Amino acid sequence: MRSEAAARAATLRAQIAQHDYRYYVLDDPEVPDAEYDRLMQELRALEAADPSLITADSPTQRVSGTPSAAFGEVSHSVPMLSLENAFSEEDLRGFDRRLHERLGVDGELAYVAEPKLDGLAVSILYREGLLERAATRGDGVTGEDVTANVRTIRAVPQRLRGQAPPLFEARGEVFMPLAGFARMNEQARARGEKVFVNPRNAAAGSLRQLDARLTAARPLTAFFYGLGAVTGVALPPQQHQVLQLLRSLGLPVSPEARTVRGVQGCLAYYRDLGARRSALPYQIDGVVYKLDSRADQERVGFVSRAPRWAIAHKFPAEEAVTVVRDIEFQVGRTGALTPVARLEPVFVGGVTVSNVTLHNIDEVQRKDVRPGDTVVVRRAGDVIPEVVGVLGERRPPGARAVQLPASCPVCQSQVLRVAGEAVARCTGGFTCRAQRQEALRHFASRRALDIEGLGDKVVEQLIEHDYVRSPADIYALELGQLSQLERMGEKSAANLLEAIEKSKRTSLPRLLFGLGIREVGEATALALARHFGSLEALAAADAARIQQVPDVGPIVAAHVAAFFAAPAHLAVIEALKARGVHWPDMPVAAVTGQPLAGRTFVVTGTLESMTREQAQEALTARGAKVAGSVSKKTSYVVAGREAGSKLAKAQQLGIPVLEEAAFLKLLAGE
Ligand code: 5U1
Repeated sequence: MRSEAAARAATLRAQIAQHDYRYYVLDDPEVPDAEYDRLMQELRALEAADPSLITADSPTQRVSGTPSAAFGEVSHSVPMLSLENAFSEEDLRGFDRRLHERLGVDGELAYVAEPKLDGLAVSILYREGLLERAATRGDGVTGEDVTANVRTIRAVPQRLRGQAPPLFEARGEVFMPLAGFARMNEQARARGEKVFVNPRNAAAGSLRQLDARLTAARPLTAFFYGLGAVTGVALPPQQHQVLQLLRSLGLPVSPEARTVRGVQGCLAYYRDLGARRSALPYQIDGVVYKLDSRADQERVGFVSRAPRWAIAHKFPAEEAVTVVRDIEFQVGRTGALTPVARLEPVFVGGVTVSNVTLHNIDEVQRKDVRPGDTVVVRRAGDVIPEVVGVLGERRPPGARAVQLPASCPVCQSQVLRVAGEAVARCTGGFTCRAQRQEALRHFASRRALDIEGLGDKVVEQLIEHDYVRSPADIYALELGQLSQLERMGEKSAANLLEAIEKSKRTSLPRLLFGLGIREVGEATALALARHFGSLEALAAADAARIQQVPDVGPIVAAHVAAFFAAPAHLAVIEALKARGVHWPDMPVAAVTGQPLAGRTFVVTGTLESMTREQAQEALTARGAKVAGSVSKKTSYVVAGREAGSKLAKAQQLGIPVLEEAAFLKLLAGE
């Protein structure tokens, strides 16, 4: 029964198009993915049984089977313009002032503000509502025909909804959401294939595949923001209505687009979006403002290829390109060798970056970073900068791959790498100056013995002069020695001695953390202290007993036991005691009864009643875990004043947010 099958196929096509619309345009899907897949399967089966049922706009026709040899050329009858950039508030004020002058008007101008997506501009032509052709911008006048590829993007409708004009050209940006980008790169890495350095390159590379079947497998999507050639309809008088028109025809538009008034409105939008930037599911590099009145747009016109009525207000770049001068290995407190890329200084994410950690030798080799390479460096928000990838085509001839050194670059002791571990270590222990220096720095740090004034520079000099070899030597320092150090007068030397004296009275968790036992961070130090109550009890315990401490596994237990088995370490502890360092024993905690055990907190913003560190201590003392970034595993976010991107991320993920008052109640057990 062909007519029955034809009717069913038409229904299925309409249902699938409706689900695409709900998902991509309204951001409000109606059915689970499985139901959508079932409809597609049914349609495929009908079309396979009777190919005459296939129509040009069938969702099964998104992927064409024949790779093309090259992209055809498309000339844009309405040129695809680019945007001028504003890098500062001043630039934005200049833009607004020039518009006032040209239009001869006073008062605030209305603008449409929307995110500037980091993707690839496209122009898509619909004839009688059917997708006919899609093109890249190219030079603005001539672009490349990427129809077969754009057809594979589910967010781009094959047929416009409702009463479509005879000719309708929509302009927008094709981009790759961050989650899809990460997934795609993970899969490529697992197959040993090349990864993309960022979502923009991934989107551009995907759209320029000659085989559309490959594009179809890439997680691309699109937002539309403007028009090219349109016939047969009167266009609306305002830009925000253009966005409404695009949406009503079934084309996805950024849900962030807003109408704002004057420079103040633009800036408020810019700041709000900037604060939420790192929580958005896609990369953006700024905000675009456009005059809302299309009549005014026409009046001011454009210069060369950019309209006078629109501007891109850029965020500080999160990515920049620079050259690796060298790759050196730093030796840490536990002897771990960390490769660090020394860079040509580059301004990125609002700061100048000249050094970037490469974490370990596996990472260097996986990314294949070499001295002389041109690399993409990324610094987003407060996140530490990273090398995201190498621009292979710019590698100078003869650039040599980095090898793990056989001996420590500081003390020349042997470097060992335990099979299966990513980290390689110097075996010099305390004979290695770098390890001594890091160990002392850690011992004196704020969360350990908290010796104010004993910072990096002073520690460096104390080691250089050989005044200090072990933490206990700090307590034998004399005024005469300290006041000789560079940039240290009598007064600061006296202050430092006072701070050293004050640090003698400490706590067991701080001491345990400060000793720098491998794998023992603040939380583990606290757990050990609460479980054993005294240093003597812990030092006498074997690995099996240490493993009974909540959250302590066999590796940590082995490190702790090994630490206290080393006579040199026991000697340091005895010397500390002999020089007056003391810590009270702690009441041994019952194994249970920790009210916040099993919950993970993130503390952000400024609290009124305590510092962030105090809040974190209060949480760990109640058995909670404290994390530095918000994820699906976070139980609560404690948000003080001026909480920024972490709060936004919590809201986005639907994680409960505690304001200070609620947090204090929680701590009080109410
Ligand atoms: N969001 C947005 N991006 N973007 C890019 N709007 C927008 N408008 C553009 C471009 C190149 O151009 C029009 C102003 C012509």
